[in-house]
Formats: sequence, C-alpha cells, structure tokens
Amino acid sequence: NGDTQRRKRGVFIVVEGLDRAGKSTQVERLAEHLQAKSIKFPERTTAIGQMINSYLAQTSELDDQAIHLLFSANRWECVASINRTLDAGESIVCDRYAFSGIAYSVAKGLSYDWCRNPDVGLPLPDLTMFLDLDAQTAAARGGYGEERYEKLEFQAKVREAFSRVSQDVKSHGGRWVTIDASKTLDEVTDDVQKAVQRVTSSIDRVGVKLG
Ligand code: T5A
Ligand code: NA
Repeated sequence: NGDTQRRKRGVFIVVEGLDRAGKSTQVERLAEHLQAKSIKFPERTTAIGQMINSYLAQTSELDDQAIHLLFSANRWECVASINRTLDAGESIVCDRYAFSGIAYSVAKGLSYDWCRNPDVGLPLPDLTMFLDLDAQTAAARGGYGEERYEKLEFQAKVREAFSRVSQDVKSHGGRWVTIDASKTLDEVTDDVQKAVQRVTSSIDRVGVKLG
C-alpha cells in the first residue's frame, strides 16, 4: 500500500557549507556509513557541468545571471536520476545543492527571490546539514584561492546569505541542522551521524518539492 511505499523511499540528505568547510570529506564518510549513493553539485561531467567548471576555474566569463541559471539547470538535469534512486529505496548524500546556488548568487548582489525561483520544484531534501565555519578558518585549510569564489571577503558574504537561506528553508517546513565544522574531522563526523539519526528516525518520506 501507499504507506509502505513511502517508507521505502531512500533518504535525501544534503551537505552544505562554505568552500573548505569539509563537505566532500563528510559526504563520503556519511555515504559509506549509510551505504548510500554520494552525488555532488556542480556535477562537472555533463555539458552544462563543463561550462560551470571552466567558469569556476576562471578560464571563461559569464554574466552572474547566466551562471546562476546554469547551476540550476545542472541540478534539473539530474532530477530524474535522483528520483529513480530514491524511489528504488536507495538513500543519497549530496555535496551542495540549490542552497549553495542561492547563497553564492545572493552574495554577489542578485536578488534573493530571483535566485530562488529556478530551483522551485526540485526535490526537497529530507535533511540539510550546514557545516558552519568562519571564513578565516576555512581559508586557513589547504588549497584555498585557486577557484573563483575562494576569497575571504566573499566567503563571509556567502556565510551571511546561507543564514537567510536557512531561515527560508525552515519557514517552508524543511529540516536544516547547523553543524560546527571547526571541530576535528572525527568530531564533525560524529555530529553529522547523530543529526542524521535524530532526524531520519522521525521522517515520513513523501517526495516533497522545493517551494
Ligand atoms: N556553487 C556551487 C555556486 O556558486 N552555485 C551552485 O549552485 C553550486 C552547487 C564549487 C563552487 O561552486 C559554487 C560554490 C563553490 O565555490 P565545490 O566543487 O563543492 O563547489 O568546491 P568546494 O566547496 O570549494 O569544495 P572543497 O573541496 O574546497 O571544500 P569541502 O568539500 O567543503 O572540503 P573538503 O572536505 O574537501 O576539505 C577541504 C580541506 O580541509 C580539510 C581537508 O582535509 C581538506 O584538506 N578538512 C579539515 N581540516 C581540519 N579540520 C576539519 N574538521 C576538516 N575537514 C576538512
Ligand atoms: Na568539495
């Protein structure tokens, strides 16, 4: 019956945060722990993803609006595959999602509502975990400064924008948990797993969409 089918749907977990907050590391660990599939945005292997990649690597220029829509299109081209996976009962841990899309473009000065619109209708995550780290600490971690957005002042604006996104998500019934990402790798992993346990035990997964 419908109730059984709902419970069988996989859990859709998103990990968000500033550049170098530790997302990729934690996504891989969580996916292994849950035996879930890990995915990431931008998904750089598609045709759209390659345009995004060259923009981020600063080998091409695009208008702020154009790149924003490409990031969103890059998510839309993966929706069918996400839904197939979840419907088959497999869970997904996703490295960045629509919330990064909004936060980075708002930090550039684009209007919040304009930035939010293209992603309306995407699958709503069952849980979003925001790995919170101040921009200075993030910058002190390895490899910072090669990609377009990896600048201290800009990252501080992104962090502010994420705070608005979190209010928005919560006010629309989404589950958003902030994790202190300044702790050690293992401590963060522990906090992430606890948050997942807490939230997923109370989830009724119905495939709600971003509104
Ligand atoms: N973007 C993205 C948009 O503008 N719009 C969008 O719609 C989307 C989806 C690329 C850029 O695209 C923008 C945002 C980004 O600027 P990306 O490919 O996800 O996004 O690139 P980054 O987020 O920059 O990925 P990073 O690899 O830099 O950061 P992660 O994944 O957060 O961090 P991770 O795990 O790779 O760790 C970074 C370093 O820190 C260490 C790790 O060992 C590693 O060296 N580290 C820790 N050190 C100490 N303590 C801890 N707890 C640590 N955790 C990790
Ligand atoms: Na990453």
